[in-house]
Amino acid sequence: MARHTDTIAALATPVGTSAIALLRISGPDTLRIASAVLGTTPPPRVATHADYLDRDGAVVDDVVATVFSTPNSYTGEDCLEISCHGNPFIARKILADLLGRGCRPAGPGEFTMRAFLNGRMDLSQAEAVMDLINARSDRSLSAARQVLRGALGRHLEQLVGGVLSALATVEAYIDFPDEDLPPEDRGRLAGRVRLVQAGAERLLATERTGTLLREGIATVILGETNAGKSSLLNRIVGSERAIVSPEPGTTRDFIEERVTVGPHGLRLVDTAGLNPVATGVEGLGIGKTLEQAERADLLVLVLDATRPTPVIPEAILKRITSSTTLGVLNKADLLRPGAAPAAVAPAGIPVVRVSALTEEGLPELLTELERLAGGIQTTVGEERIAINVRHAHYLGEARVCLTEALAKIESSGPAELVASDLRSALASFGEISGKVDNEQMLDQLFASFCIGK
Ligand SMILES: Nc1nc2c(ncn2[C@@H]2O[C@H](COP(=O)(O)OP(=O)(O)OP(=O)(O)O)[C@@H](O)[C@H]2O)c(=O)[nH]1
Ligand SMILES: [Mg+2]
Repeated sequence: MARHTDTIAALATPVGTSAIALLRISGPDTLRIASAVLGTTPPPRVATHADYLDRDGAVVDDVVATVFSTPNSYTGEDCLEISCHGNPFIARKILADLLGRGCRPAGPGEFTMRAFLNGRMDLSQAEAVMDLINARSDRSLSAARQVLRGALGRHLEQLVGGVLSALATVEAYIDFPDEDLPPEDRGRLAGRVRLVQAGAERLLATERTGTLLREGIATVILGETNAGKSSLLNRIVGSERAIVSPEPGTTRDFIEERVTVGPHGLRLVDTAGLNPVATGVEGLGIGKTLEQAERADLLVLVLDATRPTPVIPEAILKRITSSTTLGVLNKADLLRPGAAPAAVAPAGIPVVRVSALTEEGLPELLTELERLAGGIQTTVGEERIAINVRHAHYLGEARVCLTEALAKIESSGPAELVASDLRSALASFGEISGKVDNEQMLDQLFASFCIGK
């Protein structure tokens, strides 16, 4: 505790006019500064209404201040939160005064970094703070909340516990180099390592879900030129985001928007229409469409219901399945009542009939999208953990070490080498929760946070 000798300060709310702005201070000078600027030392955790006095004794604003004393604060240090009126000019004046009193401007994520260094949370929880702030759907919120509450940390502790008990067995034999591990011990040992491996595998399997939650499910709208793709994007987003015109080949570059559909976050992408005879810029646009389709999690294939079915490029056809593609027969308003659409969607995929003009069929389209989005997200048991790329990297490392250890156990390899593999696995698990000192990694990780967090 109390590794830090300096006191940091930052604005914790976005710059701009609002009802309230919040400034945050953490470090050993906090209480001294609190009594100087408020003219009184507020009791911990009691919101206290006071005038903020600057170094000249002038009132800057009337504020509500709350002290959190060490160790029961976000950072584990003495902390002060000052809520002033949400005028950026006032907030800046208060911050300047705090800096004048010896505070240092906090770097990105520095409050959370202190919380981590002071043992208030492990690294996976610190990352979850960021995920929570950035979450844009119910699913990503609930996953971030689980990890913030320590769910990933608990899983890791179990894995670490498993490796430690295996290590204890192995190390008992290292001291007796002449004795070989008896077969029954080897069997038990292998069983333990396999159990840890299976646990690591289960966590690793959530990486894709993690990416989907953080980045949104890549949902690519594609189809023939003029089919109404951009119109459809605008209807789903609820604003005129993409240019719509009767001219074929209107959309040249792809357009991306984040939307939520039910509990899911989608990254909706409008693309240049597929036109087999396109040249020049339009041709380049279609190249991009194919690239987007390649990377998509979901496809929305838009067909003009009044026109014959277009030829769909082979590269796209092979990505079309009933669980990844929604067929949309657009411009239903132009069909005579009771008339069948001229276009036919590829066999086997769910199809909705809509009009981007009248919005007929739009609720059904959203229901189908929600269903498909639900199908591609998996969760780990009840806990809804979804790991990130960094976690996956170290879990992958641990997996390699465990596989090596297993191979040696099974081939009666020397106990020291098994122990060394197990220790490497421990180190990899440790990187995830931050039990290993890795300053460069920490700096990099917290640099992606916002200031004041
Ligand atoms: N009647 C009718 N017209 C529509 C409908 N959806 C789109 N349109 C019209 O069709 C034309 C093309 O619409 P866009 O949304 O630009 O089509 P697009 O598929 O994005 O076209 P490109 O970007 O050129 O590939 C525009 O004139 C739209 O107003 C619909 O449901 N009904
Ligand atoms: Mg378009």
